[in-house]
Amino acid sequence: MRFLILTLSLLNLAPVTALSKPPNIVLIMADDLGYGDIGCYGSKTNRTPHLDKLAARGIRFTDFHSNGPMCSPTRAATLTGLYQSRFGRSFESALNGAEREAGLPPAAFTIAEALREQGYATGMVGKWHLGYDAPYLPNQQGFDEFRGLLSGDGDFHTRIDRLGNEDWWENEVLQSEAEGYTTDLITQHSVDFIERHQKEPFFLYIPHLAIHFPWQGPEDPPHRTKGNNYLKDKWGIIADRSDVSTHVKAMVESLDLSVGEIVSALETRGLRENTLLIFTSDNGGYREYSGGFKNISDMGPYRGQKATLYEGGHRVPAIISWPGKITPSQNDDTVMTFDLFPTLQKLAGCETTETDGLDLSDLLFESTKLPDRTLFWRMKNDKAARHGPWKLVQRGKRPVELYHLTDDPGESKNLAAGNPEVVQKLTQALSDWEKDVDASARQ
Ligand SMILES: [Ca+2]
Repeated sequence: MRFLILTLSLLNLAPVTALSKPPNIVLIMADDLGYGDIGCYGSKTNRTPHLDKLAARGIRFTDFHSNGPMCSPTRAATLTGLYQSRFGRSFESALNGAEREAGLPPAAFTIAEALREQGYATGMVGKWHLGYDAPYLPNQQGFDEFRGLLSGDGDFHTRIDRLGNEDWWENEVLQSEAEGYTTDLITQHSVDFIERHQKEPFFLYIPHLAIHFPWQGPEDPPHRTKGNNYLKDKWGIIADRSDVSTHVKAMVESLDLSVGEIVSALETRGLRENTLLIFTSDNGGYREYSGGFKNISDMGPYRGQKATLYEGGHRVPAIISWPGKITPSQNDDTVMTFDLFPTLQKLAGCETTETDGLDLSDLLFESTKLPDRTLFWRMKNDKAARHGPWKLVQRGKRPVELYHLTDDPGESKNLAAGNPEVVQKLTQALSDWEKDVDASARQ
């Protein structure tokens, strides 16, 4: 009798497993979007109805962190599930376009490679910033299809990079004749990818260029032309440097529209119920920039900005949505971008590999709290470690800083002097972590 019940219960479960298809995965990563730049994270100026709706129908994370406070570091960690420092110190800030012989090592195992092995069609539309030439290109890191830019930024109308080169590609072929506003082109190619791959499981990575400079909305004029160097004139045409927010607002709202069109492309093809959609940013935004540029991005209550290790540099918006599978909620667990790698491996049924991140699937589907852990950031001479509410910041040779983020989210009261044990523990953890990642980098 017991055997019969067991058999029946197995039979009862079987159809669910047999019917469940591996989900499509769409990962949209905005560029330099600050914590407070969109409506559902508190923006009063930028109208983002599509992102707000996505957040209302998914999990809105309030303590989600990019692995780095700049572009290349977070991209390396997102794609590999590893601390970017394991690939060397050059991955702790932006990969410089003048160094053509650098990039994410071909031996790195990316999420695109993992999902492709699992039978997924893999596409990338947008900004790479992990290498400029073979063998460091997206097609060599697991993406069947690539459309977009390789460098850190490009004019949103002419797609000329900072060094005056054309930078818009279909796989490894330059697309000089592409026309339109970059955010819209990324939308069109993303929708096209969805259309062509709707009958198979797909992974679509959409690293948008918005809202990185040049700060150009769709109605702003083109700025860069081929053959000129823009290292000292990277920002676009800004009439009033004291208020860049009007340009940024147009960029954010175009980005929001793009998200809306991608969601709609999934819905109209009946794919939305089997698609996990992630939206996040690669790092915080700029409040201000040298040259007198002010009022650019909004980091909400958080201190600092892009390229700093205060919260404004790496606490970012993050929404994960899968209608019918993930209960809409707000989540305050401390999550880092590299957690996506093991999470996606699990959802796609891949054999898991060793990563630095945590599989979030129990958090997503069962609302289970994540286990305790310590997280680390490093950029040049600045370092930070986070455990629970405590955050230690070490800026070069300056006195160590310790903040209690629950009581003081703005990192305004340095509590190091009164908490020597916490400082000692986090300093030791940071030092152990550095030894570990630096040893990987040397290999
Ligand atoms: Ca960025």
